[in-house]
Amino acid sequence: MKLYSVSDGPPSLACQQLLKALDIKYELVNVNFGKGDHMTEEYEKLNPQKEIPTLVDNDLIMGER
Ligand SMILES: N[C@@H](CCC(=O)N[C@@H](CS)C(=O)NCC(=O)O)C(=O)O
Repeated sequence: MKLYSVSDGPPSLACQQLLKALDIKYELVNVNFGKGDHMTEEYEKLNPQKEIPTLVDNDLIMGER
């Protein structure tokens, strides 16, 4: 499971806190908001809203819908 996360973003930190509280192991992928990592075509395929965070677990991709 991967969490695409921005370092100081409250929504991203909330997801990290929840995953930790539930003791779910995951890979943290840092999305550089300043560089516009979330505006790339690759990221848009994961999250058409181009927002952070996004959680990816194999075929399950969760962003805000
Ligand atoms: N309602 C959004 C909040 C997430 C959000 O706003 N994240 C910010 C970073 S903390 C973001 O992605 N901003 C992208 C932008 O403004 O282009 C969600 O739950 O996904």
